[in-house]
Formats: sequence, structure tokens, C-alpha cells
Amino acid sequence: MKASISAHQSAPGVLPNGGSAGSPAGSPGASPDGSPAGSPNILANAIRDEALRGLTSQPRSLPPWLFYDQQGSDLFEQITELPEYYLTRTERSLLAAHATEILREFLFPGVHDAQLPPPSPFTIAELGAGSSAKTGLLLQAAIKVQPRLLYQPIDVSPTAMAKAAEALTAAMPGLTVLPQAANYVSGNYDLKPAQSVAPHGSSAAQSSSFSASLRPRRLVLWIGSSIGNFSPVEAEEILVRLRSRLQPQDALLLGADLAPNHRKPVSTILSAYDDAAGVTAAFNRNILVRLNREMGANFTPSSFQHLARWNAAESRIEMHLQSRIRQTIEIPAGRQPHRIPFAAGETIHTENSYKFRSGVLDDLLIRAGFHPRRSFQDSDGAFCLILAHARWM
Ligand code: AVJ
Repeated sequence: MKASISAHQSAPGVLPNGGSAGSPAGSPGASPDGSPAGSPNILANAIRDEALRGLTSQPRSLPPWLFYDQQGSDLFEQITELPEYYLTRTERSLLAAHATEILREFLFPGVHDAQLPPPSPFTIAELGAGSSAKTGLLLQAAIKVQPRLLYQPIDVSPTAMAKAAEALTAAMPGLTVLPQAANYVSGNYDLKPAQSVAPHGSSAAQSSSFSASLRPRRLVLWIGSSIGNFSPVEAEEILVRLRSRLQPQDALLLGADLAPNHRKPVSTILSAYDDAAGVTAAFNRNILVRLNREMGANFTPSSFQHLARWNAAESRIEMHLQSRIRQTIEIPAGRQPHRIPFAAGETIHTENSYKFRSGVLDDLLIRAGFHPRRSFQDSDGAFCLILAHARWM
């Protein structure tokens, strides 16, 4: 991650995975710069730098990737199971209903024949894969079409991916999982090792000529409305970086939460970020618990109120932590601690969650070099999956 990215544009790999183990991608022990979790100093420094920069700027902010320590990841998993949090279950049911069709459209764009030839070899990658919980639905469908499949999850958390790899390969013989610890925000990842898995049934000779001549096509998943954590400008940059690693015939499956409409009023979206059980509030406050533990800060988390606001002009949910009282927080540093004064009512902006009109997503994809082919939405128009091929450019 660039050190200069501002707080609300900087979540790496933050992704809800929903399903049984819906923990997010920007997970425990991972450095926001995508370095392995075994670099505690880099992690500690990144947390320090970003947290201090956000807390000392006006308005005060913290980067959302800080949510995802072990406790935050567990809380996020709980969020995905809340009745109010419609995102995960809606996306999961879209994947369940349309996995086969998504694959067919990826492999045979625009072809509607019942009889299709065997597809050319393909692989699947995922940005911000986390625990890959929902991805299983798509992998299952893909294995039916191509019994030997390479799945390449890319995430800042090697631990989440390792767990996922184990579970997925146990459930799907024929699946090869090749996790990559990297931060997709920076574009510092590699989609190349695709040639390593030959199509099912091919002899050694066939597979070597196959690797030489035919690069498998790639389907890249960026689901879970992770795109919503980024400003439109940064989302486009991430897509452009992805596009530069793809070739025509490769495709992206984008999952995004949609803007309010008459079936999904703002109140529905707001309660998804301010649930009755208070799990989202705990998730939001956990960022302060983390700073106390990892930076020696002296926040009293309960002195900050969880706020979820709809910002209509920006079409986004904002989460804030609002100081209930006038107080000064201290964070140890060298000789003298940093002192951060809060007026009563002053807020720390902790997250943006953009909600898109589907036309806006199409335009974004087109500007980034993709050709949106099919979009799948639930009947309430709450959430959408868009399949977009890399355009010839
Ligand atoms: C993981 C970024 C998609 O914005 O809905 C859930 C994170 N924040 N509840 C989202 C989140 C508060 C989530 N994303």
C-alpha cells in the first residue's frame, strides 16, 4: 500500500465471505502492505503510521483495514449472519442460483446453444479472498465443467487463505489452491502461474504443448462488495491494475451492493450497518480496542458511540465513532505521548461503504477496460454480480 493513501481509500482485501465462515480478507496478522504476517514490525509500523496520521488529521479518521484483527474478523463473521446484513446472504444466493450461467457466459460469451463444446482451459483467481466461503459455490460449478481446476486466492491474510485452501481441497478433489499473500490494492500480485495445472485427462506430452501454446483463460473474482470500501477513483485504479494483468477472453466477476431503491430504502441499508444486537457497533469500537492493545493508546471504547450515516451525495454509508464527551486520548511515543483532543460529539470516520447504481458500475468497468456482459440481481435490486470480459484495447 502506498503510504499516502488516505484513510477511507485504503482497505486492503477487505471482503465479506459470508456463508459458513464469512470472515473478511484483511485479516488477522496481515500487514496492510501485503507483506507476510510474519513481519510484526512492518505491521506495527503501518498501524502506527496510518492510525496516527488519521487521528491527527481533521476530520479524524482511521483506515477500515484496521478493523480486521482476530476479534474484528470474528465480529465481521457475525455481521454476515445478522438478519439486517442482507449483503452476504443475497450475494450467496445469487452465486448459488447463477454459478453455472456465470461460468457459461465467461467461457462462451453471448452463446446460448444448449450444446456447447468442451471449454478451453481456465483458472479462477480471487482478489481479497479471505476465507473463500462463498467462492465454494462457484468452484463447485467450475469443477463440473473442468475436473481439474486451479484456484488462486489473493489476500493480505495468509492464515485465512491457508484455512480456506485446506477446506476447499478437502471438499473438492481436483482443485488445486495456490494462495498468494499480496495486497490487491497496490496491484502487487501475480496472476501468472496459471500454466501449472494441465486440463484433466491430458497426457504429459499434451499438457506441455498445452502450456506452451495455450494460456488458460482467467476468471477473477472481486466479490463481497469489497469495492464499496474504496472511493470511485481508487476503485477504478484497482480495476485498471487488474485489467493490465489480463488478456481478452479473461473476465472479472464483480459483486457489489446497490444504491437504495423503493424496495431497498435507505433505512434497510442503515440497519445493515447499525444492527439491533449491536454487533456492528462492537465491530466499529473494536478498532479502538486494537489501538489500545497494539499502540498502547488509552481509549475508553464505551465513551465512543457507534454511528452509521447515509451520505446521499456520495451514495455511501459512513461509519463513525463519536466521542460522547470531551476528552484527550494519549498514545505513547518517544519522550512525550501524542495527545489527541476530542470535543464532545467529535467523530472518527472509520469506514465508507459505497452503494452503486448498476449503470455506474458498468461505466466504471468500461473505463477500466472491461466489457460488462451480464448482470445478476436479486428481485429487490439489492445486490448485483456483474460478469465483465477484458476488452481488446
Ligand atoms: C467487508 C467492506 C463489504 O462495507 O459492508 C460490514 C464491511 N462494515 N459492516 C461492508 C462492514 C460494517 C463490509 N465490507
